Amino acid sequence: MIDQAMLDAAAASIVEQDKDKAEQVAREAVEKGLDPLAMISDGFTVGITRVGDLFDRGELFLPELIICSEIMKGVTEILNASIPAEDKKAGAKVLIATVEGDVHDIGKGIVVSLFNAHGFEVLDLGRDVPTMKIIEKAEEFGAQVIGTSALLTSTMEGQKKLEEALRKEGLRDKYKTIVGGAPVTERWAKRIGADAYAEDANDGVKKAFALLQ
Ligand code: B1M
Repeated sequence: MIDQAMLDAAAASIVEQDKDKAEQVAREAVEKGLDPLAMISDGFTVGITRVGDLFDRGELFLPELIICSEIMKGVTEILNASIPAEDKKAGAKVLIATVEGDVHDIGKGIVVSLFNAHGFEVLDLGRDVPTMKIIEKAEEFGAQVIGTSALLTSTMEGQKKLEEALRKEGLRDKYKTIVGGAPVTERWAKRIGADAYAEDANDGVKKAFALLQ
């Protein structure tokens, strides 16, 4: 159980754009052996969500948003490194990417952490990844699951393009596909022919387990 004060400090460090404090809190959590995933989801993510709300209300602007995002990425890296990989019992290979034209990767980072923590072998292609690169890398890596993230209504189209390209290349049955991201819905997943929609990182892992049964 993580002390609420620690979670509050994590959230506040993001809202206050305080990189030193954020990294200090993350390192302290690692030293104390606190659950890194809980630190991310119940601490730092609360902060970036608050930042998102402030941005939506016009109380915070793009340059500040970028600073908060960079801090968020830094702490996620510190905490990710401390996640004990289970002994690969899931045994499955998952490729994860943010689709082309989209640079939002904070949520994707959390998804990657959770898949790693559940023993999946993860290939994280990063953000703004072209459709054909996703397919090429999935082939090389021998992925069983392809998970994509889209945060913009305009870039959700990348998830549709992936389904179309997989069909065109005769590879659709080779992979299970999972789509996620704030504007993405179950309905969208059905419409484009994805195998599953995941509401959050936890749901992504659950859906992957179910698809691989
Ligand atoms: Co952007 N941005 N942004 N932004 N940004 C949003 C998404 C927006 C809603 C803000 C707004 O206007 N209200 C809006 C999108 C509107 C729309 O299309 N519907 C928006 C916009 C417009 C833009 C720009 C166009 C702004 C501009 O330049 N004028 C630009 C686009 C750049 C581009 O991509 N080409 C832009 C840029 C940026 C920053 C670079 C400043 C930064 C991103 C930095 C980064 O990621 N490295 C940024 C941020 C931080 C946000 C907000 C504030 C926060 C997003 C976030 O990280 N949330 C966001 C507003 C908001 O959310 N209130 C906003 C926290 C994260 C943990 O949640 O990513 O949803 P999320 O991930 C969740 C779930 O969705 C799910 O699990 C995660 C964890 O639970 N999930 C998956 C996600 N992917 C999954 C995949 C799965 C499973 C689950 O399986 C594979």
